[in-house]
Amino acid sequence: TLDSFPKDFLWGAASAAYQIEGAFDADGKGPSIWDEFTKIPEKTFEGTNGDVAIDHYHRYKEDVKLMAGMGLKAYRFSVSWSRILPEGEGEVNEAGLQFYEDLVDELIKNGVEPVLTLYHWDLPLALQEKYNGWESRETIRAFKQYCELLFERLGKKVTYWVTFNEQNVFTSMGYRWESHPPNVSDTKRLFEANHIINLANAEAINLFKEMVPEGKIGPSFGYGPVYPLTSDPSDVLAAENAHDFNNAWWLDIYCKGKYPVTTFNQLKRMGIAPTVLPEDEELLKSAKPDFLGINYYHGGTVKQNKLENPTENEETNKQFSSTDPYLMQPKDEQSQSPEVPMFQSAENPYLEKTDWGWEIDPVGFRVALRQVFARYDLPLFVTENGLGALDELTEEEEIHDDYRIQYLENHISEMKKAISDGVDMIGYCAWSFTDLLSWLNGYKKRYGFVYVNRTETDEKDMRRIPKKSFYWYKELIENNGQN
Ligand code: BGP
Repeated sequence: TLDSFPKDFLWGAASAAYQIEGAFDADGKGPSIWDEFTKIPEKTFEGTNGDVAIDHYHRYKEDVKLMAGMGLKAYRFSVSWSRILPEGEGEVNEAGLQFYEDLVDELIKNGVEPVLTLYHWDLPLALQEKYNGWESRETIRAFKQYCELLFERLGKKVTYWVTFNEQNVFTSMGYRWESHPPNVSDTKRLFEANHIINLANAEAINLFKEMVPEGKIGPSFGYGPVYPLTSDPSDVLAAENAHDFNNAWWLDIYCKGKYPVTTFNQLKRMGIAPTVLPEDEELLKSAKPDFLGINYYHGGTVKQNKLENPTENEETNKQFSSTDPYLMQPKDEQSQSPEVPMFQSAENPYLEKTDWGWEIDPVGFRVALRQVFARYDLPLFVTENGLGALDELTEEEEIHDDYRIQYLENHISEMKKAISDGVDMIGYCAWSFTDLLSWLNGYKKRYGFVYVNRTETDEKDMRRIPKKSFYWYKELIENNGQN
């Protein structure tokens, strides 16, 4: 029937290399920009980093066994570029490639479909130092070498490939809010770097089509629907602007090969639009993704910006730092803030929040899936969705994360409605399989189905303990989403 999940629906869970692997310099791995960035203590949460993370590099077999025990159909992970190309280009580190080949073999052996992300934020440090990273077209060349290696080696085994994870998030955090490497605050550089990454994305897709014709590839985007605070047409217009700026700016490029004109003109007036060469347009138009990866946590609410009070941040929970650029607001009007004339973030009076101040909005998930599918007409793969919480071990060494079950159940039920609305969906990967390092919130903010016994300061024994949500998800998978 229409209102059930497709029978081959990929129920999965996700992770990213820097957040789980550890082994930061093992077997010839080169440093990434995150290895370097987390040396700045004030940029991290209580000095935490991914040097050891949850030691997945050495424990992947145990982790895959847990996946198999759960009946997981798909596992999304990312490859650490500098593990296989320590300098970002040139000489290949065979041991690094071998690790991913072994991981993929192990997954397949256990009936888990591998979903491979090429870039989940850990650029090789050498490329940052040599070329200024994503601000140079040299880095596109290096990225192509990296992709080629993986397509060649794993193209026959891995069907689903993600190019860039949340380009909107890592560029905003890295080039605007000084919260990710390369730790810059400059909107001109932000949009130039984004343009370079768009080109790299297109090159990777085109190369993939040549080398892995049977496979499927697409970017994973951090999507949030934008609501107007009121029905005042000016607020509705502000929401339109914010949608253009926060979502269409990337999705239009990925799917139509061009920038949304409203935002582009706004940036042009401010002198911060990217430099687009004629051959870029051609390249961008030529590369079509097979699906869109959607990471959904929450949307946003905006009102017209009356310029009286555009600076305060009404939103962020002060206790923890947020990794969400859309919870951030321009600090002063002098800074080149394209939002200022277009919209201003507002508090949504209807939504509750997580411990970290992120809105909880399952209906927004259905809205998101419908909007993206209607506008871009591609199958959707939810590559992240989940709840970060402060899980506590009970005396019996159990985790009763009923709040997580509730969160996931509500979201999955809205996704099901989106499917009966007609949205074409490949699968759903919850964030995350095990607990892992949260980029700016250390090991305190936990997302996993599997608890990992470590804290910020104490690595303890890293024991894996399935949470209550683990057994809940296992049953849900067994029943293909009905429970
Ligand atoms: C997404 C990232 C993930 C993960 C998740 C949760 O933006 O793609 O890597 O970190 O957010 O975020 P956080 O750890 O900040 O709570």
